[in-house]
Amino acid sequence: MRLLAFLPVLLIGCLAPTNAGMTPDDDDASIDPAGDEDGDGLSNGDEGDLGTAYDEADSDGDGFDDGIEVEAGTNPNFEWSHSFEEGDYIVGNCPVIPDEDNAGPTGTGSYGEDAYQEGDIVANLAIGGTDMYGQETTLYGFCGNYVLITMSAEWCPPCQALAATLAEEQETVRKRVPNFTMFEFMTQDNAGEEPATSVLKKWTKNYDLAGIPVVGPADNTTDDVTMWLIPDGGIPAGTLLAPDMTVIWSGVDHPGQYNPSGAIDIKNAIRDYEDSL
Ligand SMILES: [Ca+2]
Ligand SMILES: [Ca+2]
Ligand SMILES: [Ca+2]
Repeated sequence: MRLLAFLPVLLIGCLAPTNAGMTPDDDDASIDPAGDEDGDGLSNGDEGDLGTAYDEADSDGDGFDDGIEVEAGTNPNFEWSHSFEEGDYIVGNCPVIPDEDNAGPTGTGSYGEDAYQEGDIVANLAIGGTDMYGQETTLYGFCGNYVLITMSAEWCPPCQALAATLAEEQETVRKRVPNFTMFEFMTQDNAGEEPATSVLKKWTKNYDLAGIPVVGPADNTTDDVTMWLIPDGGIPAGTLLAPDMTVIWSGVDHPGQYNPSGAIDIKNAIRDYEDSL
């Protein structure tokens, strides 16, 4: 009983200063740069340099501690950048965070605000959706990479033909552009509904896509999804993105050609983009 009576006093005594989310101040002598206040494996001083919180183990709240993210090469200050339990993906470290305030179709092209066109910054895609392993997997998880998004559907024969080429094309492009990934987005199953994980798994197995995120949306009717499609064209529709999530190549800007038609086209588009920087 005597111990219990002391407990409230002890708890009050344990309350830390209310600096949640702060980085250590250079002139704050009470914080030891060599210490690790939050036990995430990074010293307080290193956290100051990285811009992470010295008193929160998981600064961006994505479920991965700061030290784990630094080791994995993901961005500890961007919630969508993190490792995946399954899938041998090249995840992005997102050194340049996508400019979300200016994301969306700019409306300057012939399709106005109905579709993404070259130069647009894309919004994140597939929030709430999952990949073939059932993991929440969004487009922004791959920022920092060049990404070719292919919009497919289970019922679409040209999409099946394209899917059969993706693994080999990805490998070929990576020989020159190591930070390149495909992102196969399945808008519909055979019934026109959002594909179940079992459908994504089957698609992965049929076309040998284990190293490529095959992702289905939480809702395939929202603008977030439809603005990737070519309004009077169709699927498969391909969009090539720069590491900061700017559109480099869009089927909308290449009438009659919905995708870069192979690894050579993808490499050329990336080379032209790099030359233009
Ligand atoms: Ca720390
Ligand atoms: Ca931390
Ligand atoms: Ca984190």
